[in-house]
Amino acid sequence: MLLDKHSDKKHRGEGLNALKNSDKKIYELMRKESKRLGVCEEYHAGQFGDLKEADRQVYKLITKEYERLQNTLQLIAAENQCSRAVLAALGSLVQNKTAEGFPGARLHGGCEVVDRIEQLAAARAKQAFCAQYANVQPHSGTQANQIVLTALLERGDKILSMGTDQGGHYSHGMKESFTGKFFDVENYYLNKQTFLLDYDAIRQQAIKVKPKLIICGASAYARTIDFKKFREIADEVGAYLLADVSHISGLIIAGAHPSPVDCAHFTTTSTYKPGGPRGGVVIMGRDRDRQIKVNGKNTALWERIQKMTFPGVQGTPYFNHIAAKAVFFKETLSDEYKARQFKTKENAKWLAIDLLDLGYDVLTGGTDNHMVLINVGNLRKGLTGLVAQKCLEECGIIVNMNQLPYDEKPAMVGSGIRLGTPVVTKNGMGNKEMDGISGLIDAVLKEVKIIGDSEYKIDGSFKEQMKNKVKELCGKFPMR
Ligand code: DSN
Repeated sequence: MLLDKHSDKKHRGEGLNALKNSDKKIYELMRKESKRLGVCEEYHAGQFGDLKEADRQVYKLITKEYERLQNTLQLIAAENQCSRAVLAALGSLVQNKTAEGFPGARLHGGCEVVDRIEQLAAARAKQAFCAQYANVQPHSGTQANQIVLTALLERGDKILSMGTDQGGHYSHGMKESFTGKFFDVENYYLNKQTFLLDYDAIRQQAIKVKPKLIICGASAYARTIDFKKFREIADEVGAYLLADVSHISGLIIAGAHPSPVDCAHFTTTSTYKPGGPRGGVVIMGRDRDRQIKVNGKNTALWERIQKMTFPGVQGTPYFNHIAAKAVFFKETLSDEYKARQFKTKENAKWLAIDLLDLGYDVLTGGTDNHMVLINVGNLRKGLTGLVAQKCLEECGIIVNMNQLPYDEKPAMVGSGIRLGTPVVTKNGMGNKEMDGISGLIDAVLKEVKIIGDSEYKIDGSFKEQMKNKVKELCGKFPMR
């Protein structure tokens, strides 16, 4: 019951107040949209109570998720925790607006307010990334990539990208994804000894393959990416460069990782990984106005991106998500956000050092970003990433298994786990807690009885003991 109350409070009035306090512009635009529909502020303020009455089952499940998040350690590198102001914008009635097209050129009436929301979100995204163009309509990072690929390539055109088995993303050309279906994809590989990007080898491969597009950026790579080198390679072979920086975009905004914005022709990111709402963006720097020939006619790259967003790939944008992106990009301009990105990176570094001290095989010997990759197969014979993920989860530590470069285990088993520090950092944890977390992980992985690639046993009382320790730690750092 107490939990119910907390959950209620978190979702109900506090969200709207947080929005009012943190982002007056978006709040006022929403009020205006509310008035246009003849409703008042309470329309939004009561929404969580409405859910409780209308659908007890979903309400209870959300409460359970709140409880799970409060009592377990969130160490998934692809997750973050948005602010209540972002949640409030997500839950707002601008989601009801249908309006295909872009501000000033929509296919529907009544767009005065959503046009301003979208313009504000794009302006703030440009400011955050020091960019010259921002498209805030993509529904996700994958769709942002889809838009760029559709804008540049014809069926069968060549892409050079990093495969998922090396740490790349599905939307960079995996056979089963749309990218692999429609385009001719070649993968580049990490150095087999160092597990680092090998720019000389990528250059040689690019000269041989002559791709129309090179994609850089990864889902599982813990070291700095040299976007300048990638651009030199792309220029040498006459290819476009797409940097998908979903995992590290928060660090880039804060200056904690070099920016690709003026190196790559296109930069994409999901917006939830750096701590905003679900969604994506396409960003451009100095290549914004570069011309591309389409059906014999010259068009600016940014215009091509607009056209391939709608009607190319998407229909109506999600205006609640766009409003939430505006709120989030404003947050990224604050000193608090920027400092947190550096802290996130520092925490990952500490976690890596602690685990190395405990005898773990940390890939590349450490990290330059928010994630740490560990080869658990080298810790204990027969221990797989899948077993590590499952037994850690039973003890309240949430991570994901990861296939490592040149892994002998299949993708759904893997030899590794990937840890990330955005959520624990957001909730205020620091070096001391990283020390504690590595000790907890170590205790579980050394205790578990390995039976097979996915089977294991863990003693019941040990599990309860660990869960309580995790709960105690999380209790000191409640969700912010
Ligand atoms: N790319 C996935 C991950 O890194 O877990 C999420 O999109």
